[in-house]
Amino acid sequence: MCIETEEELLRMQEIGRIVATAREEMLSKVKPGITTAELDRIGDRVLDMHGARSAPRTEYQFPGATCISLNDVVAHGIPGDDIICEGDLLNIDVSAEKNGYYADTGVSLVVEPGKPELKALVEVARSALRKAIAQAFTGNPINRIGGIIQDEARRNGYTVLKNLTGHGIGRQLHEEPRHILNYYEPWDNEPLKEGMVLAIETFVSTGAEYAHEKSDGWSLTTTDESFVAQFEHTIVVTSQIPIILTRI
Ligand code: M3C
Ligand code: CO
Ligand code: CO
Repeated sequence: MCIETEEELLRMQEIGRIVATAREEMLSKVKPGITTAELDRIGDRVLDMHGARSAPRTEYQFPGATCISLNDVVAHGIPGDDIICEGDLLNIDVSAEKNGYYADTGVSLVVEPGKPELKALVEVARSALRKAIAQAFTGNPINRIGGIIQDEARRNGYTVLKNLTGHGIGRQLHEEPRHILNYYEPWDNEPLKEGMVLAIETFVSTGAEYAHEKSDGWSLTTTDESFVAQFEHTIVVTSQIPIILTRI
């Protein structure tokens, strides 16, 4: 969506804060021994307490409130009996709706004590998102975002996933522009517009370029033993630094 009124901005700020609160509450509870279903219930409770509904559930009938992905699972991991262990690469992705407005956020981490190699991957996915967000200003072509993410990954010896992307958001979880790529695509040069609401997400890998769907019909995995880290914020484009709706 493109924000045109103060009311729309306030509503987007509200749902942005709620998904960020759920993300932080879940993050604070990550420890070896907890299951992904237990973590999901914590996120679900925060959404419920604030009058928000899980977007994966209502939009796609996803079997969980949040997506929790472990190790070779890159995204859309189904919360369940998996026990979180020391050294695991974990991704928590929270998206939700309130009053017809949607926000989306994601974070990756390595459960301590973790391998320095995995922690380095996570830091590059994080810095790639920070740098990509800084490019999201009015008039800049949309492919600058992917260009920056790809440059940051390559500079550090990593690859980016080509088939998982950021997206427009606002009145639906996924809306126009449908795909904000993680790489530079010359033809994809539409200028960003003032007020555009975008979910920018980085998918940085130790080698993979594609994620594949598992037989559970949801989980997206790597098939070559490589790892992927993802970070995601929902932002509003302005003429300067964007408004980050999912930072608290
Ligand atoms: N929030 C997720 C979608 C959850 S719906 C099951 C997303 O938009 O960030 C992703 N898109 C692609 C991979 S994760
Ligand atoms: Co998203
Ligand atoms: Co997401």
